[in-house]
Order: sequence, then C-alpha cells, then structure tokens
Amino acid sequence: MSEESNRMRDSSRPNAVGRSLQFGVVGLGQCGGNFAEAFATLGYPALALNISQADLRGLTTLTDAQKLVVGDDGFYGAGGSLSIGGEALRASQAKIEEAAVAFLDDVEIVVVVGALGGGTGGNIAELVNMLAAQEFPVIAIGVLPSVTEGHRTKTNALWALNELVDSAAEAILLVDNDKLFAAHGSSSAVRFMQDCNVTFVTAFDALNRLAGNESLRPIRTFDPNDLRQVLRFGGVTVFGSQVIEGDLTRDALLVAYTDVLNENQLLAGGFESHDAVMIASVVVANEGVLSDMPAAVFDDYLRGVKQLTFGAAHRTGLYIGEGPTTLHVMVAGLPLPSRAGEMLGETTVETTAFGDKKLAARSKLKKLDLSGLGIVAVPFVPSNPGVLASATVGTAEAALGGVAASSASRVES
Ligand SMILES: Nc1nc2c(ncn2[C@@H]2O[C@H](COP(=O)(O)OP(=O)(O)OP(=O)(O)O)[C@@H](O)[C@H]2O)c(=O)[nH]1
Ligand SMILES: [Mg+2]
Repeated sequence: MSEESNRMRDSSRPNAVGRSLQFGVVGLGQCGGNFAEAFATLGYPALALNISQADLRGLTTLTDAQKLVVGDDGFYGAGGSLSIGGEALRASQAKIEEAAVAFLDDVEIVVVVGALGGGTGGNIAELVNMLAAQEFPVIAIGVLPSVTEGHRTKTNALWALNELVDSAAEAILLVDNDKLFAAHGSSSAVRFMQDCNVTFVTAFDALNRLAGNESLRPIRTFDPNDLRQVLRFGGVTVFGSQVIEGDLTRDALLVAYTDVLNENQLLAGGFESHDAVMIASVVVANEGVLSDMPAAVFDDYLRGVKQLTFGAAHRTGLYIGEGPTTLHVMVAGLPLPSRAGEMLGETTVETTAFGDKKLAARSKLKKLDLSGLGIVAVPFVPSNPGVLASATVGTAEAALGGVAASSASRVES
C-alpha cells in the first residue's frame, strides 16, 4: 500500500484518544475475535469475523454490529480446515468490505489479527489482501501455536505464515503462544487466553501512547510519524519495553535492546542483530535519573546499535516521566523468526510420526477369531453372508452351511 493511500487519515488532525496512530482492528476466528475484544476494551474500533455464531456470542464487549458471521452456516467453525475458513471468508467479501468501511473508515492503519493455526484465522493473509484492496493500510498480527499443540494446527500455521509473507501486510507481528504460556501459566484456565491477549494489547497500546502522552516531557520527541515509519517499514516487526534496573548506562540500554529482539516476552524471537533494518528506541526515566545520565550515554547506545546492526536506521525519543526507567523498542524489516524454522522441523517430525501411527493403527485393527464359539453362538443372520463368513472362520462357518436361508433370525445361546 502506498503512502498516498486515499484512506490515509490526515495525521495533522488531533488524535481523539491521545494515541499516536489511529488503529482499527479486525479479528478473524476465535483467537482474532478475542484480540479484537481486548483492543476494543482500550477504545480501538474493532470488528470480529467468525464462521461460528457461538464464538462471536462470547465476545460480550462488542456490539452485534461489530460481530460478523462469515460463510453461510453460522453454527460450526472451520474445524481446523483452512479451505473451509477461506471459502467462508470469500463468500462474505462484500459484507466484510461494507463493515470495514462503516467501522474503520476513519482509522489510519487496520490491524488484522488471527491465529495462524486456526482453520478460520489461518486465512489472515486473504483478509489482509481483501482490506488492502479497499485501500486500507494493513498490518498483520499472527498468533503462532505453542510447541505442545497438534501437528494440524502447526501445519496450518506454516502455510498461513508463507501466505502472510506474500501478502499486502505492511508489517507482520508474530505472537508466540509459548511465551504467553510462560508468562501466564498460573492464570486460571478461564482467564488464561484473556490475560495473554490483554498483556499483548496493553504493550502495543503503550508504544502507541508514547507520543501522545501528556504526562511525559520530551527531551527528544518520538513523534507519530516516527512510529508510523517504523511500523510501516515492512517485514517482521517486534516490539517490547524493558525496565532498566540500576544505572542508565550504554551497556544497560544495549542489553535491554537485545532482550527485546531475542528474549521477547510476547513475540517470536531469535533474530540476528544485523537483520534489523529500522529501529525505534524511546527511553522514559524520571528527572533524577536523566539528570545523572551523561548526555553521551544515549548517543553511545545509538552508536552501539548501529554497530550491532551494521547500520540500521534509528528513530529515537527521550522523555522525562514517572515510574521505572524503561526502554521501549520496535525493530522492523526482520526475516521470519527462528521459531518458524523450529516449528517446521517439529511439524515435519510430528506429521511423519503421526502418519506412521495411523498406518500402524489400521494394521493393528484385526477382527477376533470367533470360530471356537460354534454355531449356536452366531447371534444374527447377516444381510451380507460374506460378513458372517469372515467373522466366523473355521468351524462355525462350515457348520452353518446354508444358515442364511434356514435359521431363525437370532439364535441366543
Ligand atoms: N494468544 C491466544 N491464542 C489463542 C486464543 N484463542 C485461540 N488461540 C490459539 O489459536 C489457535 C487455534 O485457533 P482458533 O482461533 O481457535 O481457531 P479459528 O481461527 O477460530 O478456526 P476454527 O476453529 O478452525 O474455525 C491455537 O494455536 C490456540 O492456541 C486467544 O485468545 N489468544
Ligand atoms: Mg474457532
């Protein structure tokens, strides 16, 4: 999508909710709908699309008009089938476009969210393309299955990931469900997914609030245009906020930066430093900390990142604010994370093992030899005598002879 997109919101207009960029959200499938609801709770305009009416009913924060049943059925989901999910999406294209224009026309960037492993959500790339064709700039948030999920979910996710790479998405953010488990494993089963989604959405929103936050006093301003440039740069994008304990030094900042890139608590990681192309770094610290920090520290940090990345472009911000010293980072232009390659490896092993088990299960399923039971134990006259012949090999079969014609329908022993 070009910068000149005719749906580009006029960025000189005041932002109604104190955010840098006006995002609208479209969630696809159950997971996507849950994310859409979490965004809507923070005040973002949102739509949820699902094949299953029951899934949509669970999204109590959204109005009926924000919940769109796609496809003709309305009862069942795609049951993990990408083709059923895709067909439903295409069948409802006109309805989706109409709702997007009605709900999202005023937004600057549409965020499309879906579980890559879902039969519905795995069609996220198709939805991205549909909305991009309507001239919405679109970024995609795809949720990767955790290691413990089934090979079908992972296979869907691998296909969906490849489609996403080819799609019109201006950025691809990949939530790693394994990490969410590590962070929220102690949440109750009822709250777990919700807690995970809220953590992600709150972190995303925090980054979007930096420039519009009136409680922060800028020393170097990170303005909405900086965020826009990084977020719309392309490729895989990661972001995160790291609290810096102790002194605010160049090394502490570099460790925090590297942690966001590689030890990200929400998003799939495992990138080489030199893969980063476009970076945003914003430091927020209280006045005392910044007064004690020599001016050279931040520039030394920027020089350090430049060396690590072999020259990535950097948009920066430095703010006086309350709370712990925090480095907010966004890195764009990345390739697929190493988690994607690992998932391909796991899935290859798991699908092969499953295929073998399926074959073995079929060959293990053998009929019992009932021949020792004798004629009186034949409880029925089969409509297909062949069934009887194979079930009663040996003596009973011989003894029966023309049984089908003469015996009573049931012979109880
Ligand atoms: N982070 C997160 N992951 C979720 C959530 N709900 C489901 N998932 C993950 O999403 C994947 C399954 O996708 P769903 O969204 O349930 O499936 P769907 O898109 O509705 O597709 P069908 O059920 O096949 O129609 C699995 O990897 C789940 O772990 C959620 O609310 N948050
Ligand atoms: Mg579902």
